[in-house]
Amino acid sequence: MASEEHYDFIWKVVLIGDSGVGKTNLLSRYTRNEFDAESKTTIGVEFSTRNMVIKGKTIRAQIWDTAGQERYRAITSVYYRQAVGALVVYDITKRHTFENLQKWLSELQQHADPNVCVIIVGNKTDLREQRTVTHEEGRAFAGILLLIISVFKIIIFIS
Ligand SMILES: Nc1nc2c(ncn2[C@@H]2O[C@H](COP(=O)(O)OP(=O)(O)OP(=O)(O)O)[C@@H](O)[C@H]2O)c(=O)[nH]1
Ligand SMILES: [Mg+2]
Repeated sequence: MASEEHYDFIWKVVLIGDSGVGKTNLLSRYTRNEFDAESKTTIGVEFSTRNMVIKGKTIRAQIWDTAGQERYRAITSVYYRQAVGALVVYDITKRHTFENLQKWLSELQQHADPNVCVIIVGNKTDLREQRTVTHEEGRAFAGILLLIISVFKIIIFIS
């Protein structure tokens, strides 16, 4: 991880999806390598950054973690603007979080740039005995790219 204050480009990415799917832990795992089994629900939005070097240029990923709870929707959707990427997260053990993906994609369509790069992420694969969404269903919905991950056990499976 490059830690310098200097960066050449800044890329804004938003994390969206139902409450409890693991967005805040995904961010803390990525930016600080931390996991909290008792994390509190996010109120509004928070962001963290992590720098990476690609082809000699330092890119700062500025990742916005939004609240999944319905009551914050009006606030959080404002933050979709100018995002170059969106991670739309579901919990493989909670089917309703998968069924709500379409709603999240519609939110993005309404409020984000039309060229935003969207990646569907199925989290909590460490709990795969309790899965209620099959890999094939996730794959069919995601189309080109599906990430199946566990931010608890640090598993990333690209499908
Ligand atoms: N077993 C397991 N638990 C996870 C994983 N990721 C997150 N959790 C747990 O799921 C719960 C919810 O995680 P959060 O990261 O707070 O969920 P969120 O999507 O940010 O929820 P909101 O802020 O309410 O939108 C917490 O108890 C986490 O510890 C994972 O990969 N595996
Ligand atoms: Mg959260």
